[in-house]
Amino acid sequence: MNFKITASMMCADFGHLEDEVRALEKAGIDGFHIDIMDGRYVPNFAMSLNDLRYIAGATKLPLDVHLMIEHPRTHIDLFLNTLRPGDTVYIHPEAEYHPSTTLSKIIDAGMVPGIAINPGTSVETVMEMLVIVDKVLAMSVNPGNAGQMYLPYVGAKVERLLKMKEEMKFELWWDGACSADKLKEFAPKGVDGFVLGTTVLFGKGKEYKDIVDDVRKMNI
Ligand code: S6P
Ligand code: MG
Repeated sequence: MNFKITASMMCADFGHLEDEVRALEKAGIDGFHIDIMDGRYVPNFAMSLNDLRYIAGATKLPLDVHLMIEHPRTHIDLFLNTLRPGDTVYIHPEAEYHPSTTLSKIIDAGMVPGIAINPGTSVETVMEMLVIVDKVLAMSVNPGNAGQMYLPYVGAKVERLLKMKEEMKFELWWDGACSADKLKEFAPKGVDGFVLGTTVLFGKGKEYKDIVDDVRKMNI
């Protein structure tokens, strides 16, 4: 089974960020998921541009930047100038008047374009963008916080997206409350990647390497 896993860095220990990055790299994580929040589009502030800059300088692994900010195009250059070619930028279509223009900017800068689909957003409302993007981040919790409960109605939407991803040529990723049972159910069905946060990876009192090994072997 071929699936990727990224570490949701808003869940990391910021007192030891360098150690966290090194330990996660050694554990064999595929990349780092960076949640940027503006306190408006979502009711929280999470990681900042400076946190992103620090991690971009500390690792060569791919970065997936998840922008939970209103009108991302207004500030997109700040993020694109910090990233390396091949890094991913996810926007929320609801947060932008003309999301496809913003996606074009991401593509023109050499980054991988993605959209995040909120639990309450229908596939129909983002259909055209599914053709434009390379990655789709299915949110199984409302954006804004780590450590939330899985919203069960998202499962049916993930199943629909799985049926569309080959024809529309996008990778499907899971973000939010990613538990052992979700990995076991949806990795075999073809979800390409999972964002790991407090549910399986952080704050478990176990080495990241042991957890990542168990996730890869589906021994969780
Ligand atoms: C939520 C954010 C996510 C969380 C992730 C944390 O707004 O986009 O990336 O960081 O869900 O994982 P968990 O397992 O604590 O839900
Ligand atoms: Mg996220």
